Amino acid sequence: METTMTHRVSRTRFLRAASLVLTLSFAGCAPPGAHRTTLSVIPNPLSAKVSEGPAFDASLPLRITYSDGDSAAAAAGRVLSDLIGNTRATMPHVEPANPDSTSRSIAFRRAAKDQTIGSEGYRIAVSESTITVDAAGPAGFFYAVQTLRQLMPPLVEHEAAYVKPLPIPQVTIDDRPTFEWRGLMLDVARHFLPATDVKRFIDLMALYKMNRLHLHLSDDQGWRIEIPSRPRLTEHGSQSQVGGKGGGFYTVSEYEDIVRYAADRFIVVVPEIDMPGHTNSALASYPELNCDGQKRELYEGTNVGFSSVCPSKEETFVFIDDVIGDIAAMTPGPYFHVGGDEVQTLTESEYIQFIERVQRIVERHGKRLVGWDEVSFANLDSGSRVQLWRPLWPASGDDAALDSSRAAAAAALKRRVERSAANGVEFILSPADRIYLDMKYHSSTVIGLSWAGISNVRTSYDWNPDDIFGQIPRKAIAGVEGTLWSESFATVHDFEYMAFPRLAGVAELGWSDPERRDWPSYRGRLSKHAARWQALGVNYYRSPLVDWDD
Ligand code: TNX
Repeated sequence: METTMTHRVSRTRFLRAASLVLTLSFAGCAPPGAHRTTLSVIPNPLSAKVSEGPAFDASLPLRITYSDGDSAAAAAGRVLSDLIGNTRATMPHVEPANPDSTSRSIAFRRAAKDQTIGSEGYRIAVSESTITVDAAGPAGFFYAVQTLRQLMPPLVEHEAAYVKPLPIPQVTIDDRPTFEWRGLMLDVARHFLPATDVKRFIDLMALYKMNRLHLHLSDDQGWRIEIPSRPRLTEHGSQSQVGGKGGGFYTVSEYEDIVRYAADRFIVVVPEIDMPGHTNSALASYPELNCDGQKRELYEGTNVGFSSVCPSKEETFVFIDDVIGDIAAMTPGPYFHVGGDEVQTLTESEYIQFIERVQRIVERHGKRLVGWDEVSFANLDSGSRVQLWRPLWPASGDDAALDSSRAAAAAALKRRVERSAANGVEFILSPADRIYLDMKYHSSTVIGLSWAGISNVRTSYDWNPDDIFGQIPRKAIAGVEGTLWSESFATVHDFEYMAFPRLAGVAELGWSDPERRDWPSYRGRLSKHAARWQALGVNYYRSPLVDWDD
């Protein structure tokens, strides 16, 4: 099948024409002696107007108010109060607004949901004595809090029982996201991450206004989620991982807890059960899923493409129905990711029939199918989503650099994408050479892979969806997603090292208007985030492309 071959080729000979990175240095432009307030908010807001008056000091006594009865505004107010105050005594009081009050306040107010503000947008106006926050929906209030958080010094992130000086510059910000989907994928199958570590990533995503957590919950090396109707998947199939040591899984209640924790931060969990390939852990747990009926051994290596559930047995679809049904019941979000990548043992027609049947099962359980780009071989329904991990080559005149088989594969992928788009399918962009966050930062990064190239802090950030996916109509692009495939690392410490700083760039690609994105500005703002990461204990790669200011 064409996908499988090209994948092999693409992994080993992936486009390295991907920009040679110029290391430019940007000297500060302000005249000597001048003091200008610069903001370091990431993602860059749509508009921000700074005035040079005295800052609002959030460490002085103040109230946080909300329109009476507005529970979402009150909830956002409590998140902010918790950030500002270290002790009960220093946490600002959160209370319904009183129009007669003249005290210093941060007021959360419900705005009409007009076209400009949208459900995730917000407006912040800071003066010396008052801050107003207007949003049309709960997410907008929450994102406004994350912006206020980043307007305060990194000190705000430290837990300590003293009053922290917390100046917030006078500024008016109008903001809303460009894309709906601002995602991160955690591969908890190759190496298992306990639920507490997943929650840590949820916290870090929230700081950057990301809103989709895609969990890669099964692969050849392990099955990571309890399926009540199929207990052997976890009793047996979860007991391995790459390298053999460890393994593990989330119980139903742990998974539900992750989903709730994410929802409180406006993050939707997208569960992935990869199929028909990447299924060895299931094949080792339920022998009837194999065409020969023989159970497979658990697998601890890193090869891909060798496994598949049997596409011609009814038992396979009974199994898939059980698994999707159980996961759908514990997942309030609208998506179910079926993987669909790197299948080397099925014919094209077997693959297509399989995906189309699974799409019906997903829809019967009330969810929308998401799959890696190979699923576009099948006839996809409107509302399904395709996650593109390869650019639609040749896009920008580098045809000569492409060998003919890859150019043909690219042309075929492009045709499939166009057909799917015409059917109402939307796309999630995860170009491997840019935002596969498991790629090394430079050739000597000790962990990480390099099959898609080296992806430094600049290459990962400095591109436009239109550059590589120009053929897709803008309205068919749901957004972007960075991936942390974990063949080459195991601990949350290492997951963080690969994610930071690049995850902040993915967040900005997803949120900020292209007009508000450029490398010099981003590089300057990013330099201020190291101190925040240090306060939060984030293990990040100190890229020499950034003049860290901490
Ligand atoms: C590709 S692209 C994969 C994963 C690997 C990853 C490593 C795609 C959908 N699958 O199976 O873990 O590369 O970078």
